[in-house]
Amino acid sequence: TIKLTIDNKEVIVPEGTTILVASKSVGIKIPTLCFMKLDELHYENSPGSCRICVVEIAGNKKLMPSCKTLCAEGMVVRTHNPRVLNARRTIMELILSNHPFECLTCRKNGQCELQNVASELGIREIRYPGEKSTFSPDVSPAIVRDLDKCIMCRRCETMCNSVQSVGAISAINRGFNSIISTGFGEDIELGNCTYCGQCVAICPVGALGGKSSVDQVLDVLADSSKVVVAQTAPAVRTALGKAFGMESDQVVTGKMVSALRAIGFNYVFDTDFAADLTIMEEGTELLGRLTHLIEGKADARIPLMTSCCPGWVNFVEQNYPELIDNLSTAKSPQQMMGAVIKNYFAKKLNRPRKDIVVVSLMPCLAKKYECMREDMSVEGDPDVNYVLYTRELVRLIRFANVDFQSLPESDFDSPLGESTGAGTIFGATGGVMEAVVRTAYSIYTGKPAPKIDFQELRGFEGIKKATIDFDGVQIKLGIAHGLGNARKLAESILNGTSDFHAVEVMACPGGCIGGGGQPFHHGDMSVIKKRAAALYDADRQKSLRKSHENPSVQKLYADFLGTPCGPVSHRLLHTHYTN
Ligand code: HC0
Ligand code: SF4
Repeated sequence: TIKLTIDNKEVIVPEGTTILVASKSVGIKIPTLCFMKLDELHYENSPGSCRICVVEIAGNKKLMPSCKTLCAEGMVVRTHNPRVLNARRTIMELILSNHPFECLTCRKNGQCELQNVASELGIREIRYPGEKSTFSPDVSPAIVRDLDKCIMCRRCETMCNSVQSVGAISAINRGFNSIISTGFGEDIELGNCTYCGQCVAICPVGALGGKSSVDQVLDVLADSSKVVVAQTAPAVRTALGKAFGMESDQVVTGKMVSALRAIGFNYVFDTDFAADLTIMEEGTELLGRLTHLIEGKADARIPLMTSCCPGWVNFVEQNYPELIDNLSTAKSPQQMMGAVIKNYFAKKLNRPRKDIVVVSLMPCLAKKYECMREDMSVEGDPDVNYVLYTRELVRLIRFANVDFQSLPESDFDSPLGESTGAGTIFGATGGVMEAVVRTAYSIYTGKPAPKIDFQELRGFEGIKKATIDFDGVQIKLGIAHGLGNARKLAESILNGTSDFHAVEVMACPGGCIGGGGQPFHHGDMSVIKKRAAALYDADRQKSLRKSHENPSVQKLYADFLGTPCGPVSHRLLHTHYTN
């Protein structure tokens, strides 16, 4: 270990620790804009580019960036003396000299790390006129890039290349001309971006954001000729409360439903219902493929890979065409719900489908793209019209001037609002697989599963592997979260080093609870762990915890769909993929 002094405090740290990390360990916060440490994912972004974290080291002429300087025995460090603060203010002025003054209209207004640090440093004027860049915004169906606001922290580059292994964006050029670019500088839509949205989740400024649909949704809410139906994803209810001063581990389902009614939605349904429906279809599909495997048929595409995460589907379509047939043909819960609302609920209301507008509340940016996929519309009318991500929902609730904390709890509408605990845990990595096991076990063996909680499928390890005994038949399962881990899993399938029967992949670290549309966690993975714990808690509190026991799902099959994977299901609830 090494002993040093930081701001008159004695600090003991292991060798190899930076001054920035050592300071944090004793509660001294040094501001920084580029540094990002994702402990759980074992990744760090420390290009040393912003220079805001400079400190003074006794006996050293130059100020040093604390993120790049290692602690040494006997070092005496000052992190906030007048010399350091003056330098930090000058550095900030230089960064701002090349930044548009659009704070009032910026998507990040109020949540911008640059704004916060400028405010902490008390910047009141910028002494350098500077030169400003003039890029036009790059707008895709899911994400928006505004390079004029980029401060070259390179967090997005680390996220997209190292964590997600996609490589859609990286830095090019030098000096003033350096920018984060796509391949050949094309629009992001034309490259290999999966729309996972993880770059948006960690951008400190307004350079990356989600494509907003708030204005369109406000328009349809104001149109009395439309029936506007909301559906809410599992992960939204565990993140929304934080934006209104509640804890990350509080599930706010009842208040969320009340808020959506107050905003003006005519019906509020639960994507968790459709998650149960997905389990019926995907579970049946898995058992069909396993039967083919046991019978030795050549068309048994094993492992079955989940297809509910559109970032993952994009990733497979672009990188692993050989694995496309392994993807479950079941649509995602979002799209199943859209299809059921427009084909079944519309009839119940006795209204043509064009009168119904379906709005999804999702943690995810890729869902905005998913609902635009070719197979997800009927004669130009999409099953899901608009997707709002959680932060957009926060905005809507604020517009409506609803005091969220004091809202009463209310229930979803019937019949597409009833769900089991299995649908709820979809939002956390491993949850879909656990839900599949709870149902597939019963269907396959004809007996109830010996337990409901499958701890071996939970947790935040990058790739989880488990073997579940289906009454004598050993079913091998693999689970990955984050596309970097997904790549490793896909490679192991292709090179034959794994022998899974089924595989779950979620593109975002932690699963949907870590989605790119969720309230910002600023790289703090403990927030994501709390969200997961809250979902598992909500599952435990449900009286029904297996998808096939959902009475409304059973009724939907009896009244309308027939059998799982039957002809009506095939037409409405299944899809195909392209490369
Ligand atoms: Fe998810 Fe979903 S679990 S992808 O993460 O399957 O976005 O929350 O809504 O569709 O249900 C996201 C979350 C969903 C879908 C569900 C699945
Ligand atoms: Fe990369 Fe995902 Fe961002 Fe696309 S959305 S640029 S894949 S991190």
